Amino acid sequence: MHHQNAVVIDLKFARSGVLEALKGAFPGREVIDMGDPANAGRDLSGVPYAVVWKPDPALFERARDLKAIFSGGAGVDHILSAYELPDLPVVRFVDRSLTDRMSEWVVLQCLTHLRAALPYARQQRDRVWHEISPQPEARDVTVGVMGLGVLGQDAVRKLKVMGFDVIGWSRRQKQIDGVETFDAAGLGAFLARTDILVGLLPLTPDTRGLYNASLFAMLRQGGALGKPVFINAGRGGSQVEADVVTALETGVLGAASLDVFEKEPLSPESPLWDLANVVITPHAAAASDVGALFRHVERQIDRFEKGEPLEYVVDRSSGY
Ligand code: NDP
Ligand code: OXD
Repeated sequence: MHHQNAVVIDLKFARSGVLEALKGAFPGREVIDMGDPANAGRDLSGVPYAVVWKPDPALFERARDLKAIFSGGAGVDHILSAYELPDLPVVRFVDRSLTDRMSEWVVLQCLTHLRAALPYARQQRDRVWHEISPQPEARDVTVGVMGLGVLGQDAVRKLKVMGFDVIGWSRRQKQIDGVETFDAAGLGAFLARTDILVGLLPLTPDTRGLYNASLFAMLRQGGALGKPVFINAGRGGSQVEADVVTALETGVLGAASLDVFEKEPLSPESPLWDLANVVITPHAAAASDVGALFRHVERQIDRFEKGEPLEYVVDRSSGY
Protein backbone atom coordinates (compact mmCIF):
# COMPACT_ATOMS: atom_id res chain seq x y z
CA MET A 1 0.00 0.00 0.00
CA HIS A 2 1.26 3.50 -0.84
CA HIS A 3 1.01 6.82 1.00
CA GLN A 4 0.22 5.28 4.38
CA ASN A 5 0.29 8.51 6.39
CA ALA A 6 -0.35 10.98 3.58
CA VAL A 7 -2.80 13.89 3.53
CA VAL A 8 -4.43 14.89 0.26
CA ILE A 9 -5.44 18.55 0.06
CA ASP A 10 -8.16 19.75 -2.33
CA LEU A 11 -9.09 23.26 -1.21
CA LYS A 12 -10.78 25.64 -3.63
CA PHE A 13 -9.57 28.63 -1.61
CA ALA A 14 -7.31 31.47 -2.72
CA ARG A 15 -4.20 29.64 -3.87
CA SER A 16 -1.70 31.97 -2.19
CA GLY A 17 -3.24 31.35 1.25
CA VAL A 18 -3.11 27.57 0.80
CA LEU A 19 0.52 27.65 -0.35
CA GLU A 20 1.55 29.86 2.56
CA ALA A 21 -0.25 27.66 5.10
CA LEU A 22 1.24 24.48 3.63
CA LYS A 23 4.76 25.64 4.54
CA GLY A 24 5.66 23.50 7.55
CA ALA A 25 2.18 21.97 7.84
CA PHE A 26 1.73 18.25 8.58
CA PRO A 27 5.33 17.57 9.67
CA GLY A 28 6.42 13.99 8.99
CA ARG A 29 3.62 13.35 6.50
CA GLU A 30 3.49 13.31 2.78
CA VAL A 31 1.23 16.12 1.56
CA ILE A 32 -0.41 15.76 -1.85
CA ASP A 33 -1.70 19.16 -2.93
CA MET A 34 -4.26 18.71 -5.70
CA GLY A 35 -3.95 22.43 -6.48
CA ASP A 36 -0.54 21.64 -7.94
CA PRO A 37 -1.04 20.52 -11.56
CA ALA A 38 1.90 18.12 -11.12
CA ASN A 39 -0.37 16.02 -8.88
CA ALA A 40 -3.22 15.76 -11.37
CA GLY A 41 -2.59 12.13 -12.27
CA ARG A 42 -1.18 10.97 -8.90
CA ASP A 43 -2.07 7.55 -7.55
CA LEU A 44 -4.07 8.27 -4.38
CA SER A 45 -4.48 4.69 -3.23
CA GLY A 46 -3.59 4.18 0.41
CA VAL A 47 -4.03 7.87 1.31
CA PRO A 48 -5.87 7.92 4.65
CA TYR A 49 -6.79 11.61 5.07
CA ALA A 50 -8.34 14.32 2.87
CA VAL A 51 -8.78 18.03 3.63
CA VAL A 52 -11.32 19.44 1.19
CA TRP A 53 -13.39 22.46 0.21
CA LYS A 54 -15.61 21.90 -2.83
CA PRO A 55 -13.41 18.99 -3.94
CA ASP A 56 -13.26 17.44 -7.37
CA PRO A 57 -15.91 14.65 -7.26
CA ALA A 58 -13.37 12.24 -8.73
CA LEU A 59 -11.18 12.66 -5.66
CA PHE A 60 -13.26 10.21 -3.64
CA GLU A 61 -13.12 7.62 -6.41
CA ARG A 62 -9.36 7.95 -6.63
CA ALA A 63 -8.67 8.09 -2.88
CA ARG A 64 -10.45 4.86 -2.06
CA ASP A 65 -8.65 4.15 1.21
CA LEU A 66 -9.61 7.31 3.10
CA LYS A 67 -10.17 6.90 6.84
CA ALA A 68 -11.43 10.45 7.50
CA ILE A 69 -12.44 13.55 5.54
CA PHE A 70 -11.85 17.02 6.98
CA SER A 71 -14.02 19.88 5.73
CA GLY A 72 -12.17 23.11 4.95
CA GLY A 73 -15.10 25.00 6.46
CA ALA A 74 -17.74 24.75 9.15
CA GLY A 75 -20.34 23.63 6.62
CA VAL A 76 -20.25 20.18 5.06
CA ASP A 77 -23.02 20.44 2.46
CA HIS A 78 -20.29 20.92 -0.18
CA ILE A 79 -19.25 17.34 0.56
CA LEU A 80 -22.43 15.56 1.61
CA SER A 81 -24.78 16.87 -1.07
CA ALA A 82 -22.44 16.40 -4.01
CA TYR A 83 -20.89 12.97 -3.60
CA GLU A 84 -21.81 9.40 -2.75
CA LEU A 85 -19.50 9.07 0.20
CA PRO A 86 -18.45 5.84 1.81
CA ASP A 87 -19.33 5.52 5.48
CA LEU A 88 -16.35 7.26 7.04
CA PRO A 89 -16.12 10.19 9.45
CA VAL A 90 -16.55 13.70 8.06
CA VAL A 91 -15.11 16.33 10.41
CA ARG A 92 -16.26 19.99 10.45
CA PHE A 93 -13.92 22.92 10.96
CA VAL A 94 -14.60 24.55 14.31
CA ASP A 95 -12.29 27.44 15.05
CA ARG A 96 -12.10 30.53 17.23
CA SER A 97 -11.13 32.81 14.38
CA LEU A 98 -13.93 31.63 12.11
CA THR A 99 -16.45 32.00 14.93
CA ASP A 100 -15.25 35.51 15.81
CA ARG A 101 -15.35 36.60 12.16
CA MET A 102 -18.94 35.38 11.77
CA SER A 103 -20.09 37.18 14.90
CA GLU A 104 -18.40 40.38 13.71
CA TRP A 105 -20.35 40.12 10.45
CA VAL A 106 -23.65 39.39 12.18
CA VAL A 107 -23.26 42.24 14.68
CA LEU A 108 -22.19 44.58 11.86
CA GLN A 109 -25.31 43.76 9.85
CA CYS A 110 -27.66 44.14 12.81
CA LEU A 111 -26.11 47.52 13.67
CA THR A 112 -26.21 48.56 10.00
CA HIS A 113 -29.97 48.18 9.92
CA LEU A 114 -30.52 49.47 13.47
CA ARG A 115 -28.56 52.68 12.82
CA ALA A 116 -29.85 53.34 9.28
CA ALA A 117 -26.35 52.99 7.79
CA LEU A 118 -27.69 52.39 4.26
CA PRO A 119 -29.93 55.48 4.06
CA TYR A 120 -27.12 57.55 5.59
CA ALA A 121 -24.68 56.26 2.96
CA ARG A 122 -27.14 57.32 0.24
CA GLN A 123 -27.54 60.73 1.86
CA GLN A 124 -23.76 61.17 2.03
CA ARG A 125 -23.41 60.25 -1.64
CA ASP A 126 -26.08 62.91 -2.43
CA ARG A 127 -24.53 65.46 0.01
CA VAL A 128 -27.71 65.55 2.08
CA TRP A 129 -27.47 66.71 5.73
CA HIS A 130 -30.52 65.22 7.40
CA GLU A 131 -30.91 63.37 10.67
CA ILE A 132 -33.04 60.24 10.37
CA SER A 133 -34.98 60.18 13.61
CA PRO A 134 -36.28 58.84 15.83
CA GLN A 135 -34.17 55.70 15.75
CA PRO A 136 -34.79 52.82 18.15
CA GLU A 137 -32.13 51.53 20.52
CA ALA A 138 -30.84 47.96 20.30
CA ARG A 139 -32.88 47.04 23.38
CA ASP A 140 -36.09 47.89 21.50
CA VAL A 141 -35.26 45.41 18.73
CA THR A 142 -35.62 41.62 18.95
CA VAL A 143 -33.05 39.66 16.97
CA GLY A 144 -34.14 36.08 16.30
CA VAL A 145 -31.20 33.77 15.55
CA MET A 146 -32.01 30.60 13.61
CA GLY A 147 -29.35 27.98 14.35
CA LEU A 148 -27.85 27.88 17.85
CA GLY A 149 -24.73 25.87 17.12
CA VAL A 150 -21.14 27.03 17.45
CA LEU A 151 -21.74 30.16 15.36
CA GLY A 152 -25.29 30.96 16.46
CA GLN A 153 -24.46 30.80 20.17
CA ASP A 154 -21.44 33.08 19.80
CA ALA A 155 -23.44 35.58 17.75
CA VAL A 156 -26.21 35.53 20.37
CA ARG A 157 -23.71 36.39 23.14
CA LYS A 158 -22.22 39.27 21.18
CA LEU A 159 -25.59 40.66 20.09
CA LYS A 160 -26.59 40.66 23.77
CA VAL A 161 -23.47 42.69 24.63
CA MET A 162 -24.63 45.28 22.09
CA GLY A 163 -27.94 45.46 23.96
CA PHE A 164 -30.26 43.68 21.52
CA ASP A 165 -33.12 41.60 22.83
CA VAL A 166 -32.11 38.18 21.49
CA ILE A 167 -34.13 35.01 21.02
CA GLY A 168 -33.06 31.77 19.36
CA TRP A 169 -34.39 28.79 17.45
CA SER A 170 -32.86 25.36 16.86
CA ARG A 171 -33.96 21.81 16.20
CA ARG A 172 -33.48 20.83 19.82
CA GLN A 173 -34.16 23.55 22.39
CA LYS A 174 -31.10 25.13 24.00
CA GLN A 175 -30.57 26.65 27.46
CA ILE A 176 -28.77 29.99 27.07
CA ASP A 177 -28.66 32.48 29.95
CA GLY A 178 -30.86 35.48 29.32
CA VAL A 179 -32.09 34.23 25.95
CA GLU A 180 -35.53 32.84 25.23
CA THR A 181 -35.12 29.78 23.04
CA PHE A 182 -37.49 27.78 20.87
CA ASP A 183 -37.32 24.30 19.39
CA ALA A 184 -38.37 23.28 15.89
CA ALA A 185 -42.05 23.18 16.85
CA GLY A 186 -41.87 26.74 18.22
CA LEU A 187 -41.06 28.32 14.85
CA GLY A 188 -44.32 30.31 14.59
CA ALA A 189 -44.00 31.81 18.09
CA PHE A 190 -40.30 32.59 17.45
CA LEU A 191 -40.97 34.39 14.14
CA ALA A 192 -43.89 36.36 15.57
CA ARG A 193 -41.44 37.95 18.05
CA THR A 194 -38.60 38.59 15.57
CA ASP A 195 -37.67 42.02 14.13
CA ILE A 196 -34.30 41.00 12.69
CA LEU A 197 -34.01 37.38 11.55
CA VAL A 198 -30.44 36.02 11.48
CA GLY A 199 -29.93 32.73 9.59
CA LEU A 200 -26.99 30.62 10.78
CA LEU A 201 -28.32 27.22 9.75
CA PRO A 202 -26.51 24.48 7.85
CA LEU A 203 -27.94 23.42 4.49
CA THR A 204 -29.69 20.07 4.86
CA PRO A 205 -32.80 18.55 3.27
CA ASP A 206 -34.78 20.06 6.18
CA THR A 207 -33.43 23.60 5.82
CA ARG A 208 -33.45 23.85 2.01
CA GLY A 209 -35.85 26.63 0.93
CA LEU A 210 -36.83 27.39 4.53
CA TYR A 211 -36.55 31.19 4.18
CA ASN A 212 -39.48 31.65 1.83
CA ALA A 213 -42.58 33.81 1.43
CA SER A 214 -44.61 32.01 4.06
CA LEU A 215 -41.82 32.29 6.63
CA PHE A 216 -41.29 36.01 5.92
CA ALA A 217 -45.05 36.57 6.34
CA MET A 218 -44.80 35.21 9.89
CA LEU A 219 -42.20 37.77 11.04
CA ARG A 220 -43.34 40.61 13.30
CA GLN A 221 -44.57 43.64 11.38
CA GLY A 222 -44.63 47.06 13.04
CA GLY A 223 -41.82 46.41 15.51
CA ALA A 224 -39.28 49.06 16.45
CA LEU A 225 -37.75 49.01 12.95
CA GLY A 226 -41.16 49.17 11.28
CA LYS A 227 -40.55 46.22 8.99
CA PRO A 228 -38.60 43.02 9.60
CA VAL A 229 -35.05 42.54 8.37
CA PHE A 230 -33.64 39.30 6.96
CA ILE A 231 -29.94 38.47 7.45
CA ASN A 232 -28.46 35.21 6.14
CA ALA A 233 -24.91 33.88 6.44
CA GLY A 234 -25.78 30.18 6.72
CA ARG A 235 -26.32 28.84 3.24
CA GLY A 236 -28.01 30.30 0.16
CA GLY A 237 -29.83 27.04 -0.54
CA SER A 238 -31.94 27.78 2.55
CA GLN A 239 -33.38 30.93 0.97
CA VAL A 240 -35.80 31.25 -1.92
CA GLU A 241 -34.25 34.29 -3.56
CA ALA A 242 -37.30 35.14 -5.68
CA ASP A 243 -39.32 35.29 -2.44
CA VAL A 244 -36.68 37.50 -0.77
CA VAL A 245 -36.91 39.94 -3.69
CA THR A 246 -40.73 39.96 -3.66
CA ALA A 247 -40.82 40.41 0.12
CA LEU A 248 -38.46 43.40 -0.17
CA GLU A 249 -40.39 44.92 -3.06
CA THR A 250 -43.76 44.56 -1.36
CA GLY A 251 -42.60 45.72 2.07
CA VAL A 252 -43.01 42.37 3.83
CA LEU A 253 -39.29 42.83 4.53
CA GLY A 254 -37.77 46.26 5.08
CA ALA A 255 -34.15 45.29 4.44
CA ALA A 256 -31.77 42.37 4.07
CA SER A 257 -28.09 41.42 4.42
CA LEU A 258 -27.03 38.37 2.45
CA ASP A 259 -23.65 36.68 2.40
CA VAL A 260 -24.82 33.43 0.77
CA PHE A 261 -26.86 32.75 -2.36
CA GLU A 262 -28.71 29.93 -4.10
CA LYS A 263 -26.07 30.03 -6.80
CA GLU A 264 -22.64 31.53 -6.16
CA PRO A 265 -21.27 33.80 -7.41
CA LEU A 266 -24.51 35.80 -7.47
CA SER A 267 -25.42 36.54 -11.09
CA PRO A 268 -24.92 40.16 -12.22
CA GLU A 269 -28.55 39.87 -13.43
CA SER A 270 -29.94 39.29 -9.93
CA PRO A 271 -32.46 41.98 -8.93
CA LEU A 272 -30.96 41.86 -5.42
CA TRP A 273 -28.05 44.06 -6.54
CA ASP A 274 -30.40 46.97 -7.27
CA LEU A 275 -32.56 46.92 -4.18
CA ALA A 276 -31.93 49.91 -1.93
CA ASN A 277 -31.91 48.32 1.50
CA VAL A 278 -29.86 45.24 0.72
CA VAL A 279 -26.28 44.50 1.77
CA ILE A 280 -24.53 41.88 -0.36
CA THR A 281 -21.22 40.30 0.60
CA PRO A 282 -19.57 37.54 -1.48
CA HIS A 283 -19.73 34.55 0.88
CA ALA A 284 -17.09 36.25 2.95
CA ALA A 285 -18.68 36.54 6.40
CA ALA A 286 -16.22 34.11 7.94
CA ALA A 287 -13.52 32.74 5.70
CA SER A 288 -11.42 29.88 7.05
CA ASP A 289 -7.91 30.72 8.23
CA VAL A 290 -6.06 27.98 6.34
CA GLY A 291 -3.18 27.82 8.85
CA ALA A 292 -5.69 27.29 11.68
CA LEU A 293 -7.47 24.70 9.53
CA PHE A 294 -4.30 22.67 9.08
CA ARG A 295 -3.49 22.87 12.81
CA HIS A 296 -7.03 21.65 13.60
CA VAL A 297 -6.62 18.74 11.14
CA GLU A 298 -3.20 17.86 12.62
CA ARG A 299 -4.78 17.74 16.11
CA GLN A 300 -7.62 15.55 14.90
CA ILE A 301 -5.31 13.13 13.05
CA ASP A 302 -3.19 12.92 16.17
CA ARG A 303 -6.26 11.96 18.22
CA PHE A 304 -7.37 9.47 15.59
CA GLU A 305 -3.99 7.76 15.46
CA LYS A 306 -3.87 7.54 19.27
CA GLY A 307 -7.25 5.80 19.21
CA GLU A 308 -9.08 8.81 20.70
CA PRO A 309 -12.43 9.90 19.23
CA LEU A 310 -12.39 12.55 16.51
CA GLU A 311 -14.09 15.82 17.47
CA TYR A 312 -16.74 17.72 15.45
CA VAL A 313 -17.81 14.65 13.48
CA VAL A 314 -20.87 15.27 11.32
CA ASP A 315 -24.00 13.27 12.00
CA ARG A 316 -24.60 11.87 8.53
CA SER A 317 -28.30 11.21 9.24
CA SER A 318 -29.09 14.87 10.07
CA GLY A 319 -26.58 16.22 7.50
CA TYR A 320 -24.62 18.60 9.76
P1 NDP B 1 -23.49 23.81 14.06
O1 NDP B 1 -23.61 22.43 13.53
O2 NDP B 1 -22.65 24.04 15.27
O3 NDP B 1 -24.96 24.37 14.39
C1 NDP B 1 -26.03 24.20 13.55
C2 NDP B 1 -27.29 24.71 14.26
O4 NDP B 1 -28.38 24.64 13.32
C3 NDP B 1 -27.68 23.87 15.48
O5 NDP B 1 -28.18 24.69 16.49
C4 NDP B 1 -28.80 22.99 14.92
O6 NDP B 1 -29.76 22.56 15.86
C5 NDP B 1 -29.46 23.95 13.94
N1 NDP B 1 -30.24 23.21 12.96
C6 NDP B 1 -29.80 22.37 12.00
N2 NDP B 1 -30.83 21.88 11.29
C7 NDP B 1 -31.93 22.43 11.82
C8 NDP B 1 -33.31 22.32 11.52
N3 NDP B 1 -33.76 21.53 10.54
N4 NDP B 1 -34.18 23.03 12.25
C9 NDP B 1 -33.73 23.82 13.27
N5 NDP B 1 -32.44 23.96 13.60
C10 NDP B 1 -31.56 23.28 12.88
O7 NDP B 1 -23.00 24.72 12.86
P2 NDP B 1 -22.19 26.10 12.93
O8 NDP B 1 -22.87 27.00 13.88
O9 NDP B 1 -20.75 25.85 13.14
O10 NDP B 1 -22.36 26.61 11.42
C11 NDP B 1 -23.64 26.85 10.88
C12 NDP B 1 -23.54 27.06 9.38
O11 NDP B 1 -22.98 28.32 9.07
C13 NDP B 1 -22.63 26.10 8.62
O12 NDP B 1 -23.25 24.84 8.42
C14 NDP B 1 -22.41 26.83 7.32
O13 NDP B 1 -23.43 26.50 6.41
C15 NDP B 1 -22.55 28.30 7.72
N6 NDP B 1 -21.27 29.02 7.61
C16 NDP B 1 -21.20 30.09 6.77
C17 NDP B 1 -20.04 30.82 6.66
C18 NDP B 1 -19.96 32.03 5.81
O14 NDP B 1 -18.87 32.60 5.64
N7 NDP B 1 -21.07 32.51 5.27
C19 NDP B 1 -18.84 30.46 7.43
C20 NDP B 1 -19.03 29.33 8.28
C21 NDP B 1 -20.21 28.64 8.36
P3 NDP B 1 -29.37 21.62 17.10
O15 NDP B 1 -28.57 22.51 18.01
O16 NDP B 1 -30.65 21.21 17.67
O17 NDP B 1 -28.53 20.51 16.53
C1 OXD C 1 -17.95 27.53 5.90
C2 OXD C 1 -18.05 28.63 4.94
O1 OXD C 1 -18.80 26.64 5.90
O2 OXD C 1 -17.08 29.42 4.82
O3 OXD C 1 -16.98 27.53 6.70
O4 OXD C 1 -19.07 28.77 4.29
